[in-house]
Amino acid sequence: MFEEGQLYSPVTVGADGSVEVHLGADHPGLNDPAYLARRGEIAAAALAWEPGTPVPLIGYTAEENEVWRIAGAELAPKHQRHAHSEYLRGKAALGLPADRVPQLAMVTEHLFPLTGWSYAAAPGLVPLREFYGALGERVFHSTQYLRHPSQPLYTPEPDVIHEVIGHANQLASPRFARLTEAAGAATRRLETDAAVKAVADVFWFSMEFGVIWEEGILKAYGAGILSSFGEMDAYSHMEIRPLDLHQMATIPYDITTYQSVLFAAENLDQLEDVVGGFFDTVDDVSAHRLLGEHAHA
Ligand code: TIH
Ligand code: FE2
Repeated sequence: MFEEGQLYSPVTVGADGSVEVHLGADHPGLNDPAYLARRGEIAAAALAWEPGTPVPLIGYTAEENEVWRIAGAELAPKHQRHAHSEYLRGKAALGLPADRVPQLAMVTEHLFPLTGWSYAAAPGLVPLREFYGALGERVFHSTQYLRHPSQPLYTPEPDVIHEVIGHANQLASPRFARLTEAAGAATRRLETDAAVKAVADVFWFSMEFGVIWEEGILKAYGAGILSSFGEMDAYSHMEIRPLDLHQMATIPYDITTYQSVLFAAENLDQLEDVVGGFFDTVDDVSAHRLLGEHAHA
């Protein structure tokens, strides 16, 4: 959803209607025919889905439910220790099941009454403008497949564990939900692709990989950290910089490994002022000025 064609495995539809998911050379599921077939099945359900109708129900297997259960059980104590209290409040309010993968319809049922958000089905990559534009309408495009069971602790490719344990719990907080919606509304105003990319990159270093000081301890609120129990252990050892919109919009990052540079807000109010203020006011001119600005010492 951020770097076209990179973050998600491409999905193609053959002349006979067969749906294929093309996993990268280093994907742990590459040589697992059953996993590949399953990815095709789940992608096909999303492709066949018509927005406005109920999102597809997936009949999750015992093995898939087990991947969900293990990830959730490993993450829970790490969240208690290292997640920001606002995320923990959202997670408690959302109250999703621990023992089986929730259907996206269930995520919406729990989330909508809290903050007005709904989950829509995505086969994989959704074009940047479509993904972010929908955030402005409080719609989150979510994948439904699970990461490969051999590597549950981290996946470079967002899956339903990331979308739900990371984002839905975050979106259950009215404050994080508002920031996310503001990023969506911003992209609807922007004309140039570079300006949209600037918003996506600031989003990456905030709602995806943001950290925040809370009572002198560095806590995580970014969905990409909170869905990866490997990264939950690693994030506090990374290079931590204060919020800086120019840097967040311009520094290069590798989406396939733990993030080595993170931007920390002093507190939630500062996050809302700086990042929320940017999303609320950015236009093409100011986005280009931000991109061109010289880094200040
Ligand atoms: N690395 C995350 C995880 O393992 O849950 C998933 C991703 C989030 C953002 C990009 S990839
Ligand atoms: Fe994400």
